[in-house]
Amino acid sequence: MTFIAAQPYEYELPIDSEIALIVIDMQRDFLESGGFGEVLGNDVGRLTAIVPTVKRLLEGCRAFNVPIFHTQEGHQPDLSDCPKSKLKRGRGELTIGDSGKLGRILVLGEPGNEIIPELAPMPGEVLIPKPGKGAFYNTDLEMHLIARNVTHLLIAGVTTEVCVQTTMREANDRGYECLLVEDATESYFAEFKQATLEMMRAQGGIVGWTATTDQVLEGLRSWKAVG
Ligand code: C5J
Repeated sequence: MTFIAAQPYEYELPIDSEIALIVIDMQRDFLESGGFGEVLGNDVGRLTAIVPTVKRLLEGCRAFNVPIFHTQEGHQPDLSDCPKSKLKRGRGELTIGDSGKLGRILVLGEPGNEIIPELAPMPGEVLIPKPGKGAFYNTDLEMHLIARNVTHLLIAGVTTEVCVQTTMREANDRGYECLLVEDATESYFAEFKQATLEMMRAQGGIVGWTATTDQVLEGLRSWKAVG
């Protein structure tokens, strides 16, 4: 049996099933100036700071042949998949569907919706467009996971307390063993990130585990050596 050194206790790697990496919403709309994150008044610099770590995690997972999924939050151009409640809230000087510096905000196919070039999906990796905060809502993510016999998920990306946390909770309720990669996720609010890490692993790992990128890659190295 192999483990990732994690909190609140060791995370056991699967024996006869797979582990996958899900990188949430590392798209220009959240990370670049003029995108959705910034028009809501946030400092995108907090998020760009983790890009090298997410890249290292991605490259490590690629080296160990871990299946990789990238998500991008976005809506159809006619916004037919965007609930009125979502349009009404989260308004800055511009809102979802408006034209900004990176094209129409949070609309699929627009420049702002692209994954940032440093972390762009490689051939064979799956891109999951998602209309909600969680990656399971109204997407075919679960179908892909079942097809690949995935039972364990490493979760990274932005923002920790919104799309990352929602996805981890959705996955937990579906029976996946979830580990949130501490230094490969970030929030516009330092205290929200910290609180999310703590609440995921509280009460004996009520939603799952957390570990650093180094701990994850070390665990995967021994897992692959055994497997
Ligand atoms: C937000 C996300 N924050 N990816 N989306 O609206 O967390």
